[in-house]
Amino acid sequence: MTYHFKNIIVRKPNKSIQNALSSQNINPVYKNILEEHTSYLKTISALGLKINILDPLEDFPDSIFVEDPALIYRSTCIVLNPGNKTRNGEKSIIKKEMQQFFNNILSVEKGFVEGGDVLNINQDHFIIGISNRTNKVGAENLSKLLQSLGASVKICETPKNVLHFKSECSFIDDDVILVSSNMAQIEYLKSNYKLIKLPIGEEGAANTLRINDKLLIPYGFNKAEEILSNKYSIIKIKVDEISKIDAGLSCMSLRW
Ligand code: CIR
Repeated sequence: MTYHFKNIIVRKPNKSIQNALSSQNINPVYKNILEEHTSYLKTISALGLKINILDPLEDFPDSIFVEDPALIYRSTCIVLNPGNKTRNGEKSIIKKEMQQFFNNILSVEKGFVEGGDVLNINQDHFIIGISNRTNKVGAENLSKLLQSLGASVKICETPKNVLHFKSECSFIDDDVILVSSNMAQIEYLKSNYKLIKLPIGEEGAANTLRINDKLLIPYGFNKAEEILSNKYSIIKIKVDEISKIDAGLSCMSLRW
């Protein structure tokens, strides 16, 4: 099942994260990132997952966001091709690192695609969002690889002003996607899934992480908490510093 996990891969925060990409041009504080990352790991560890920690990469400021250069589908790891220049070099490092976990490793060779634009639904279906980081060639290339492994794929557009497709949505239950009001306009989502729509102003709460029977959500979004706690067993995690560099709960790990 898409949200039943036993293993997780994260990368220890790098000091150079203070130079990470930020649409608001904010330099985050390393110490605060480290604190948030530590509590993220504590929570995940308490859920019983085996945590695998990769070494920090000082040459790549955004490299704690391991979700972007690689994708895991069943027993295969697909190494992606990050569309941002400062992130592209992460792919060859993570490719070597993934060899300790996966025998089957494929790579997107043409075009650009980042994992933040890839939403896995109901186990064998994927939505890939075209964005500033993921282009049509990359999306089609990834789609071919996923289909060769037995998955189905739909390519959509990530709304303008949204960094990644998953920045404002997450798969939280069978056929259920949590979306920002912006993402709720996407015709394919509207007509194929049950959408739980968050109010305007709570976009940051749409990037959640369903792990087994728990739903991890970011602190500070009261309406989202109210809507979700009716049906889900939620755990709140602080991501204030991480959100300054446009990231959320899913970006910091790879799960299987
Ligand atoms: C970036 O701009 O690449 C990072 N500052 C944030 C990456 C967030 N990753 C994700 O949403 N999957």
